Amino acid sequence: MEATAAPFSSITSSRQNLSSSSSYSIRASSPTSLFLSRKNIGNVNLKFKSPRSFSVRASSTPDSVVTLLDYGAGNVRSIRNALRHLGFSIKDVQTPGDILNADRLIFPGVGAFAPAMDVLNKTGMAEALCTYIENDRPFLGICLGLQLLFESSEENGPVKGLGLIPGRIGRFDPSAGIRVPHIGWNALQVGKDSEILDDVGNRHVYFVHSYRAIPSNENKEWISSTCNYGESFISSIRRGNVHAVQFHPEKSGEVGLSVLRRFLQPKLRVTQKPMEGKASKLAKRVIACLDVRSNDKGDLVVTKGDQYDVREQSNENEVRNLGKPVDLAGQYYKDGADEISFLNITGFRDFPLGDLPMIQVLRYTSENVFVPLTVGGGIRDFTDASGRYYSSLEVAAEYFRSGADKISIGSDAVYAAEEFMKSGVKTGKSSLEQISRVYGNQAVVVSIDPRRVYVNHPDDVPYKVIRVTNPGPNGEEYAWYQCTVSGGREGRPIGAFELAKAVEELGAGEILLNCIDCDGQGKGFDTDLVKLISDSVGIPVIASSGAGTPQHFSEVFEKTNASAALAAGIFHRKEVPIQSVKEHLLEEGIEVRI
Ligand code: 1PR
Repeated sequence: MEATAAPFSSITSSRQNLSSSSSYSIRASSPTSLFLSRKNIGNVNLKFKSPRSFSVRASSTPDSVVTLLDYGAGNVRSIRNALRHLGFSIKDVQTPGDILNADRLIFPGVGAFAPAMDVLNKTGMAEALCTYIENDRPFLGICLGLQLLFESSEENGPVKGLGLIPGRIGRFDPSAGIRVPHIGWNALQVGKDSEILDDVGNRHVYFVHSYRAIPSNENKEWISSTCNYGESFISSIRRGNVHAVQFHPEKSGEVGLSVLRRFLQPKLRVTQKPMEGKASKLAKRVIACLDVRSNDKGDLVVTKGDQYDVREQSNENEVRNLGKPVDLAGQYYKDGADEISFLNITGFRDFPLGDLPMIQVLRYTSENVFVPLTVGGGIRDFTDASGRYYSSLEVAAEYFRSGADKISIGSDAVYAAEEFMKSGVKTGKSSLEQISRVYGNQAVVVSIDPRRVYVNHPDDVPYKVIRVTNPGPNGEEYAWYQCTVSGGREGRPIGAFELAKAVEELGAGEILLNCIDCDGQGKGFDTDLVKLISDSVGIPVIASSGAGTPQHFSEVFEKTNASAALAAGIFHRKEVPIQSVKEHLLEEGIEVRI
């Protein structure tokens, strides 16, 4: 969450854009109208004012309204969609008085601790929040919305928090052998009287964060659940009507929706047994990927290539059409996909914000899909035909506002890594650096498109060379993995190993590791490559390309340190259902979310 929040003053325009997901009208001619003005707020050590000056009055807000505190820093669209899905309408906080008058308040903290506190203090929201919480009014903080309740955070700090719960927020320690950020579906150890977690039982919930609160004697009265990730950290707190969770209920599928429902309708007594599950630790993720592009008729379709060639081998040579993106994403959500990725595969040549259908796809998908969504393709700085300059940050911002939880950068990350390796200097200007600075590195995936190049001897090339399991066509025992750009069309003078190390330093939070040789072949992942990269970086690695059977998934998890495995063709062609993959992984003793 090393991110920078937008100031409260920008909320109005944000809210106007987000107010009704079903009534969007997008003016294709003026994409700039969709942008918020964002301004970096420095790390200010803020003095916390004693919040005792407000009075709380009972409100007459109807039961179906929930008040949302959105200070404009990222993807709050997901929580809005989840609340609407549960039949609630949303009242946005405009003034501290709106907090005090709320019947129930949700605070989905996004971004980084310091700028969030800065906004809360400057707008008087900090005082109002403290008063509201101290009066035991119904409150649900999410992610940063939990952390801000504590005394302070070391995130770009120390920085003072609201000071309601004893303790200091610290960063996960990678030397404990864990990958940071903590991304994925993890198990909770739920204590007594957690109430809103009553349906969770032994099921996984979705986390994405680098900072956490540690249980102590001083805060133990508040803790309603903990989670293990290298150490035990606080995954939720509860005191009276005040709740906060470190995980994302709005991204935790049906289990997460039940957490929200229990908060919103506390009188709804437990009518069902806790859902069955055997969650005990961080699960390996199974991700469905939708390569999306316009076909020759101009329709946006899900396509799938063989070694990146997406055209049929017929006379017409048309783009392979495997379905409609929103429908397929909805289906994969129901089938149990832990995440869904959309890759706009011609984004490198088309300006992505000119590609408004892709943005619509995200908007519609996020209305009904409550697991994380990643979108990639064409994220870079761009000057259009009229000379208008769009920064990659604006492109990413538009994707986040449209429902993406993470963006994925391909070609532009290769150029940034090459530059960094040449100069040894981080300019801070690359798309990767800018987006991870503003939205946090957990929101930035780098997609690598390498091609295997066999060599006879490790010293043949100035890149990392490994001994491969299967020798090359001329008996070569070694290979390096050459990175490509523009959807595999151009090879670059950098290997996947060098690229992965460089992008981790530049701020990537995760790596999506494709392999052009294996793509669409159904013969299994390139475990040599996946092992090389997942052993070399401290961020999560998603293995991609080549899945043909459930056994290929267990193989990649057993032989490498991949955190997730992604597939496309087998799911699109309905050859292997996602559930079969998960059942097989469970049989093999590999923990997955069910
Ligand atoms: O370079 O930032 O514009 O991003 C472009 C993005 O589009 C990159 O993430 C790149 O991987 C992707 N892409 C570009 N061209 C293609 C293509 O197929 N012609 N698709 C393409 C990449 C690879 C995987 C695929 C897996 C699994 N697709 O995402 O889904 O290989 O497939 P399988 O299970 O069927 O084997 P930029």
